Amino acid sequence: MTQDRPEGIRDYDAPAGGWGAVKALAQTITRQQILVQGPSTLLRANQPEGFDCPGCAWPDPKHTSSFEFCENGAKAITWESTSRRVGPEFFAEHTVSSLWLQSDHWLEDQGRLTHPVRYNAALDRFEPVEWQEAFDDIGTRLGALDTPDEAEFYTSGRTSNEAAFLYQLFVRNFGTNNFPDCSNMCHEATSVGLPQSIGIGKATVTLEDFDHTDLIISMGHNPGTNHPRMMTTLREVARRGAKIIVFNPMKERALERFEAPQSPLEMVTLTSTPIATTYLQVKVGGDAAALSGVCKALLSLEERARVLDLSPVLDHTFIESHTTGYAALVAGLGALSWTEIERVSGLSRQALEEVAEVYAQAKATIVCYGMGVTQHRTGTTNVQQIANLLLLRGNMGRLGAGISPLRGHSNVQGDRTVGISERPTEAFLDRLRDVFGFEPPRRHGHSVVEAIAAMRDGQSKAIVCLGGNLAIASSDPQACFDAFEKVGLAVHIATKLNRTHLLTKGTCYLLPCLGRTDLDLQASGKQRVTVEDSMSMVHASSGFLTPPSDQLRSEPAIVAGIAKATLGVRSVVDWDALVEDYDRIRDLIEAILPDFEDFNVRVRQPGGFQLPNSAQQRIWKTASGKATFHALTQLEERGATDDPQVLRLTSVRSHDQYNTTIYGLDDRYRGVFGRRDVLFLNEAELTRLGMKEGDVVDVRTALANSRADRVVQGLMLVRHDLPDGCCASYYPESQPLIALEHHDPQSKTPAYKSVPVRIVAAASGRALPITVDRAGVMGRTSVG
Ligand SMILES: Nc1nc2c(c(=O)[nH]1)N[C@H]1C(S)=C(S)[C@@H](COP(=O)(O)OP(=O)(O)OC[C@H]3O[C@@H](n4cnc5c(=O)[nH]c(N)nc54)[C@H](O)[C@@H]3O)O[C@H]1N2
Ligand SMILES: Nc1nc2c(c(=O)[nH]1)N[C@H]1C(S)=C(S)[C@@H](COP(=O)(O)OP(=O)(O)OC[C@H]3O[C@@H](n4cnc5c(=O)[nH]c(N)nc54)[C@H](O)[C@@H]3O)O[C@H]1N2
Ligand SMILES: [Mo]
Repeated sequence: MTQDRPEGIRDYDAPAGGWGAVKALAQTITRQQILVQGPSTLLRANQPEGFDCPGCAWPDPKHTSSFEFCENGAKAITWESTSRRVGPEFFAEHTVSSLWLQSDHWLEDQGRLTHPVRYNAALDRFEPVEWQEAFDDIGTRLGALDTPDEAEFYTSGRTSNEAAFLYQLFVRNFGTNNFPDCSNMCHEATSVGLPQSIGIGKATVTLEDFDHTDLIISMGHNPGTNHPRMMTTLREVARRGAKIIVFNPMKERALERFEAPQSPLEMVTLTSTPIATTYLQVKVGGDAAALSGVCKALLSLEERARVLDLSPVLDHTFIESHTTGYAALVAGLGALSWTEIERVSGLSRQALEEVAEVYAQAKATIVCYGMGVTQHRTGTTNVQQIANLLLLRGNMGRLGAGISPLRGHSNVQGDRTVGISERPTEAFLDRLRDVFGFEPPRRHGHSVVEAIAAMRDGQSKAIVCLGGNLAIASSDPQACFDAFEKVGLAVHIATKLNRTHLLTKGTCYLLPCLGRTDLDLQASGKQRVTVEDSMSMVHASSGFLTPPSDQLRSEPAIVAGIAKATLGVRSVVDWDALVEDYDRIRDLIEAILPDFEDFNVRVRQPGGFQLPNSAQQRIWKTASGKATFHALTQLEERGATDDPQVLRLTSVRSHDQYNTTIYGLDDRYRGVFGRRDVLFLNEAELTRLGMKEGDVVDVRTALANSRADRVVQGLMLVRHDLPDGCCASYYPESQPLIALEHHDPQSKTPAYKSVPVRIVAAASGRALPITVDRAGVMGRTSVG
């Protein structure tokens, strides 16, 4: 078979993990030239006295003492601790226009930023600038805006609690709640949907629950690539005989079979552990329908049990004392037809009834989910259907049961907890007022899509980015590029160069910061920062590597520098004193958020501490004071077409990338090597469309009301096990197909995973070379 497949495409028959992962790790270390500091660096990841791995937000087992092998964690760490540098010589050599023509991979691969720089338009180059001069100029420009609401303050989720807390304090002291952040593109559907259901927008489980569960339902996440340490847990769960049901349109190898690099036996004998007991290839965007089907089948089982006088399937005591909305849910499910459920989910009634049977038998169930659930126009609804399913059998707030959204960035959850939110609660703002003695702004601010639109439309005139690569991570690059080129001021606090930094029409600064692995020395000595994982555990992180240059400053120090220069005498805190000793920042966090009681003491305990979680205690902080069922009002996105020429496109991460950071061009478990310009669809669909694997196509958005012609050119068709009517490509290559307005109306999460598209033979008949056109370039950015 393999020799018939196009260049770079092979069959991958092995399990996930195993020797392939070990080999990839060795290659990564060598490539990033960190042989001296490298291997020992890895050993300090996620250790009580080490740094928090920037790879993902999966929690660490209690009192970790042994190194947990993680190929992709290692990539994230070595990528940051590389010995390559991007300094003044680099910028003297390259104009910004010439950098623009490089791939995203190339840009970041040049190494760590070493000096603060400012864009010089006459020379089309970044030039070194003194820190204080940069701060003063940024402060003057922010101060000159007509209102603070004309500035946007973006946060990416690697930022520590300490930096994020200072940032929100500065920005609110300045006068706005414009906090677009990466959560808006990620788990916002969770943050909006879950509080309405269970009163909190976080996981209700801890790692311990996985030892006691007998059923895991995994929806729309790919842990073998994106949360590899979770595979250790899933493997243990599988080996103890608990069931794992997967809902995922793509057959993901790690969810089928996993060979644990930790297990000498599996490694030597080349055996592996089967993970999923049932693998259901739901249609892209079909999750709410599938979940409704399972709930509907569960009600039938309940009815049967009642008639036969068997013990009930539902937890009626829980439903009566803890929930509201049950009657409406039952009515809604009664009105749904199985024909519709089958059509939208792509799954048979029988398959969904079987899931209901297994669920009805399980004593304790956990549902884990990721971007396959949230990044749809129905994202919030999807999340609420998951909560419904769990609530029906009282699977919340008891051992071995609960909901487990898999957070993305390693501290995206912590950033939210300490105040990065465009819609802060009144209680939080009142606390800020009472503790700091100023009146914070009450108007809600902009989320990501609103911030981009405001910049594009000329309402917002400045943006500060604390990390990230917003113009590439967001949907609609054309809108983003216009937006960034319209603002008068763009400030980026970053570790590495990326495409967003090259949008330099106005005044533009790149301010290089320390990363997680770097030693952070301040006046009082070595500092630690803190992060919160997916399960509300807060713990310390301290780097130890010599920073890439003595010019670098920490994120808290840079935020404080900008704050002091911008606010001057209006400052409500002594910024310099806070930077001298981060314990002082933690004291302020504790003063605002009572859950952080004794913060500085508890953060010194190995492994840290867990923040209180109301739903875990069966306390429901919803409007009604009860957990709330949400009847499904909409089975699928409105306006979905049944035109057979229209496929539904989803966008996924490859095994060799971290969001917009492209480490390499392989996607081992999907059998793709040395390229990313691919469109996956199944064999039957290829035949039906009169095409074959290896053909090169153009992909066009098929939204009736779309204003623009959205196209990605030159993708190569690759056959992959996917449901009919669906196709998949890589993020961010698919970005030009997604309009800024194509988002969940409730949470405003971009619908990155549900784009109606048409495919046609490529105009040029072959993959196109990189074009200079700023929209067109996206289709090719990561290649080469
Ligand atoms: N190595 C690595 N680790 C990472 C990241 C990374 O890029 N690289 N990113 C981090 C971040 S910020 C995040 S948010 C997480 C992301 O982690 P994931 O949520 O795993 O992210 P995705 O790769 O986007 O993949 C989602 C999965 O959803 C499936 N899917 C697509 N559409 C649908 C659908 O309609 N329904 C269902 N049920 N499934 C669907 C895809 O087939 C894929 O398996 O990982 C974090 N960790
Ligand atoms: N089509 C599609 N689009 C998506 C997604 C999808 O699944 N499909 N996923 C979305 C999701 S879940 C997310 S979270 C967003 C990600 O959006 P972002 O968080 O904005 O993007 P990243 O690629 O993680 O940001 C990478 C950059 O962060 C900087 N950086 C790295 N480490 C540090 C650090 O320690 N400090 C600072 N200050 N900077 C640092 C580096 O300069 C690097 O270039 O993308 C979203 N976009
Ligand atoms: Mo994310």
